Amino acid sequence: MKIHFLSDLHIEGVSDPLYKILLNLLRDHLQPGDVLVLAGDIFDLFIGSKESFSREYSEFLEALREVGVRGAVTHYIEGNHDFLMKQTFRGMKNVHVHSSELQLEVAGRKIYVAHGDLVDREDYGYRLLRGAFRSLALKAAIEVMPEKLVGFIGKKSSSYGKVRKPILSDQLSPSRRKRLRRIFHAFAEEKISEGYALVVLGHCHDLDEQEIESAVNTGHYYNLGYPRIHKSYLLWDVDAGAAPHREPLGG
Ligand SMILES: [Mn+2]
Repeated sequence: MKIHFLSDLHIEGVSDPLYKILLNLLRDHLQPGDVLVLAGDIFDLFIGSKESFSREYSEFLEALREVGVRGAVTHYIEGNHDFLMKQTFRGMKNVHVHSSELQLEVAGRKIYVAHGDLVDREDYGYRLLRGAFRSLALKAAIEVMPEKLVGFIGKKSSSYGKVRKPILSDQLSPSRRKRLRRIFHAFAEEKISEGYALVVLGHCHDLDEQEIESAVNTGHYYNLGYPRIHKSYLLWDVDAGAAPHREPLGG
């Protein structure tokens, strides 16, 4: 059994090379019993269950449906570019949508996965906005909204927040990058002290990993980075007994 963790592909349309790579992964690499964790911002814009998105990405939805029927399980954790998606995946076997986090237990180890947009707890503005953007009222409004307006909302939702402004964390000033890592490491440490052995986050595009010793136990934190540049995703071959590793994406 293998667990595949991916986030932040930020697919911009069906001609995006990362879209083909995602489809290939779904079609050729997932075996029955495998788990696929899509940890948010897979699409640069996919909000609500609008026909236009489902039509554009119909190949993805079809591949996901087939994967589920074959017996692989997909968890889609919504990000800040792709949310209010529950309706889109309704009725699909072995496909589960989570609005903020996922907890799994595999081979006696507890795993925590989130997109990461809620890691910075001081980011009150974003938290407020996130709530508004996910409200039932907005969900209803999106269904009847012109696509351009949905795009505008997507931009607002994604550009807000202190953590991620540039695309890569390398572009941050040393002090901001230090703050970013401190916040993500502190969050991971908190989860590890709650008993999680593996904490996987995305969102800040910072390809990072760290063994973290909490007061209670030791665990491992991974950030999934930015696959368009880092060209990898996280793969844990549970039966092999080894630690998770970065697997080349589309290579
Ligand atoms: Mn994000």
